[in-house]
Amino acid sequence: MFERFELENALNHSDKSLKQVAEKVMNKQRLTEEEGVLLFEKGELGFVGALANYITQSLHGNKVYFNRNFHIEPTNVCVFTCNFCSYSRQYKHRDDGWELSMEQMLDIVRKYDGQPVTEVHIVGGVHPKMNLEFFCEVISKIKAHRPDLHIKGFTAVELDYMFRKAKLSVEDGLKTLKTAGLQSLPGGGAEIFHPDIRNEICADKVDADGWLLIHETAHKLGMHSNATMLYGHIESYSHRVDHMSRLRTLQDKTGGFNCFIPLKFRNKDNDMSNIPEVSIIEDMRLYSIARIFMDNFRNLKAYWPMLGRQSAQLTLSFGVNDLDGTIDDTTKIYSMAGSEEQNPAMSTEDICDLVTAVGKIPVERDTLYNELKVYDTVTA
Ligand code: V47
Ligand code: SF4
Repeated sequence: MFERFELENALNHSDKSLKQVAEKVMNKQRLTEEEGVLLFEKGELGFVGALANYITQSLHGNKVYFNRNFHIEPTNVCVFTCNFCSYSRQYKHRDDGWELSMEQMLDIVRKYDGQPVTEVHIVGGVHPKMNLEFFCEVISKIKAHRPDLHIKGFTAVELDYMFRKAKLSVEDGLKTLKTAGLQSLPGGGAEIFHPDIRNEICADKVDADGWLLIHETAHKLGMHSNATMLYGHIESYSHRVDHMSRLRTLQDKTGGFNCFIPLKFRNKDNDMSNIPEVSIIEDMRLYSIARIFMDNFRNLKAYWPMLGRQSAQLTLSFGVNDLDGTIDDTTKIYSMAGSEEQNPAMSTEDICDLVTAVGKIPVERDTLYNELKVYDTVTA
């Protein structure tokens, strides 16, 4: 009843341009980049939230997805120097960081023997000595030990470095990893594509075209991937829209993205700590606008270890239909950047409680969004 009322208000907005946007959304028409910027400039939280909620309801009803997963972070030693990163250590300071051996990574996998996890997410710093050959062996050993585990691994930043070092084309590099057992790519490393911002915050790593080419090639080879956007630092509204537009264009071409994941800039212990974090209202507006603008992305994910579980819960009323996974305290990127979640781990029961508390239905999915279990009663 409340939601219906909000939608009617949105359709009767006193601002003519916003009213037109609301009508377009109701008629399933794509927004232009100018309309995207307009939403950021003028769209109040209630307005964009009502439209986003309408879209999510039409796509997914009350279902909210999660998976049972864990991460492996092979190292935080990194050749790059992204200013927003609280996690990496330079090679010369590697004694302050970590470098897992193959056996240590396999031990992490073995810890889950007999447990119903479905995905391992492998991402870390770009270590100058961990090369393609090493990671092919890691992947094939994981697959040999646990063939049912979906391996999602390596940002386009890690892949670009690995392939260049191995003197392989993107296509040949990806084919090599796919043969070893890699199944999909996570969305990291996208940050903000526009060079005016990219050159300020992460000048030395793969650029927008390089990132997009790696994902396009993966899609062409039948692999799926995710896409992210790091928001809430020095970017303007039009940089956000430009970023989302480039992803939308590639998705039109390949259809290979599983989900879009906005990542909120967290400001602890990095070279951008002087920049204040954006408010929760800005977070919810951003999720809503992403849901409205990214009309060919079926899923919008709130990554709770970065956002904190309470804010992640709130996003479920602002366009989000996916909460990522159980995580099991296996990632440090966000705790090191100042997230409320210092040891991120949720049981399936915790996730179900979080979702049902706001009147939604928890659904366990696999990496490719096949539904594994609908929790229509509260027992996990
Ligand atoms: O690319 C680094 C971000 C990303 C900070 O695909 C920061 O399912 C905020 O992409 N504040 C890596 N963000 C993580 C990532 C990811 C995470 C979870 C799920 C998936 C998926 C992908 O983390 C980096 C960068 O954008 N990041 N430092 C920071 N201080
Ligand atoms: Fe390295 Fe990734 Fe940190 Fe950049 S964000 S410094 S590529 S670990």
